[in-house]
Amino acid sequence: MTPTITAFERSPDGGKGLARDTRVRWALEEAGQPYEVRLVSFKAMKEPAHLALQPFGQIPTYEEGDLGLFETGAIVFHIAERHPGLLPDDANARARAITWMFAALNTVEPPILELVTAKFKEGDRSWAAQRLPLVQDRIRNRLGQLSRHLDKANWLDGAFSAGDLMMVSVLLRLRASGILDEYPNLSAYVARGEARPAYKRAFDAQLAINAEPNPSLPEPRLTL
Ligand code: GTB
Repeated sequence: MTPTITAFERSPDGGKGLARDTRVRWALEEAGQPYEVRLVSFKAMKEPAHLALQPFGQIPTYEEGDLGLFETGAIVFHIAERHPGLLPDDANARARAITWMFAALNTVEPPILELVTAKFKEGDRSWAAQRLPLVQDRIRNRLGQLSRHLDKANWLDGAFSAGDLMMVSVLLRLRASGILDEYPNLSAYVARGEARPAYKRAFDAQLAINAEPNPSLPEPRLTL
């Protein structure tokens, strides 16, 4: 059964691929699975039909038959478990790849989201200029640790896995800040992820929806 995912009707990033449907598209592309996309407006995301699928009123969601999922970690894990290409066969290597998925979402992504909040949601507060360097240093601390782990390797633990897919997706959010460039091996790691044909297909698919602003749609709001 072909799954259906949801994505922004109009992404606030104008097609940079930073909204979280991109990582789900990427996982489906790596797995060679076709999928359909239902575009949702900001208004529809907060209405009962969508809230029944995603209690927090967010995208993406994933529907496959009578299964409905939300949270990109759970969705990518579901795809990776059911199709070859995203998790190693060896049980221990598989467990480690899953660990990296959690590390991306629980350890690396939170300070990056703090930066988005500090810049775009709190940037006009009187204390914003004092808070920003603290947030940036928390990111640098994590990137330094990650950079030392990756060292000269191509991927986090052997072959490319769902752990890398999630980590690259999380790090991409930092590119505009310039902080990623301070860690050449992490910049190269992200570039390796972006160079994968499956990532390119995922990116192009979201770009096709978001590149041309549709004047009949309301202006998107900035969201996390
Ligand atoms: N933990 C959830 C998951 O991983 O699935 C988080 C889902 C989430 O934050 N979804 C966002 C959303 O629906 C879209 S991706 N927000 C609407 C809301 O909360 O009302 C976050 C995002 C949005 C915009 C950009 N951008 O413009 O650059 C990047 C990322």
